[in-house]
Amino acid sequence: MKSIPWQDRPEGNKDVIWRYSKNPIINRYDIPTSNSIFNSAVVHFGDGFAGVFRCDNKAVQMNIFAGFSKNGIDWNINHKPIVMQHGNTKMIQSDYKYDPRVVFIEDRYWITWCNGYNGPTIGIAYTFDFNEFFQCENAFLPFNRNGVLFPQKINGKYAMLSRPSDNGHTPFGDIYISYSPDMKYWGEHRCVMKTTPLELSAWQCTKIGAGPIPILTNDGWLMIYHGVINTCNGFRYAMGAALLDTNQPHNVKFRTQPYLLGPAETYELTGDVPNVVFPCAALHSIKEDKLAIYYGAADTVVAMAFGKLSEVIQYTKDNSL
Ligand code: BMA
Repeated sequence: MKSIPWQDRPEGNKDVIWRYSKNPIINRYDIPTSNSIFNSAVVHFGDGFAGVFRCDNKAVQMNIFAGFSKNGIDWNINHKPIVMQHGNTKMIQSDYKYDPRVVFIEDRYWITWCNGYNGPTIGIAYTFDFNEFFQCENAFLPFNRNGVLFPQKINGKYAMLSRPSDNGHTPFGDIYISYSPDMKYWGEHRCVMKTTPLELSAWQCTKIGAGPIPILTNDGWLMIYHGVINTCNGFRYAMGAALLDTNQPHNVKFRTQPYLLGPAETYELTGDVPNVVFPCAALHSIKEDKLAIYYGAADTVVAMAFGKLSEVIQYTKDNSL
């Protein structure tokens, strides 16, 4: 497997997560039709990397596009959106697609995204090659967002985090987990994590949603997530981390009270939606103790941040709610 992209912590920086110095890695007009390219997901693929990118076009239609990279930083994104074929269903209606996540499980790559079907719900598809994609049944009823699969079965079943929501700019939202024997029928829904009381940790007091695919560590599943506060200027999105029990992931062991990364750089503060950092993917190496996070910034561009896995875990334990 190719080494993950990496940049050492800048001298004098004391943060547990630090930004890539050449952010953003993908700009809003990087394909001819795009208005913005942001909340996107990447994985190891062949001798490099592949990804699924959210590109809104200049009519501001939301869709997902495949892309490829040798080093995980410089990307070639297809100029045409992904065209779905029938997977485990004939019903592949989709009014829009946004905020993809990607994970390799067993023999193929699975993509989840927010799928427009009479409002937002969770779409699922698989691919073997990032060329042909096969769409499956939606996981849940509308309304739902932030469907994030675990990278392996848990107690014999596929597992997915999600955030039941409404049809608008949802002013609430907690993280749930659901299980499936076959990637078609989902049940055994359990609440994982709720928003926090304002006085305890206000950055995550309005809504929360899972971000990248959870990472299995000796301390449980490391789940990076976004948290939102509703300010007099609208929503502000930051990212935090939690450690979930390995076999019973609805049991939260630790959860950061402070955020790990909040909007502070210009490309996070200004754009189509100001004050948004929205993580959708992470590459990691347990051996090298490295974590590389991909996040959408201000609903306009894609940026990266790095951290030492062991430090993120320790920080999560030491600064837990
Ligand atoms: C959420 C989604 C995300 C977006 C975020 C901030 O509801 O629409 O795609 O990044 O709002 O606008």
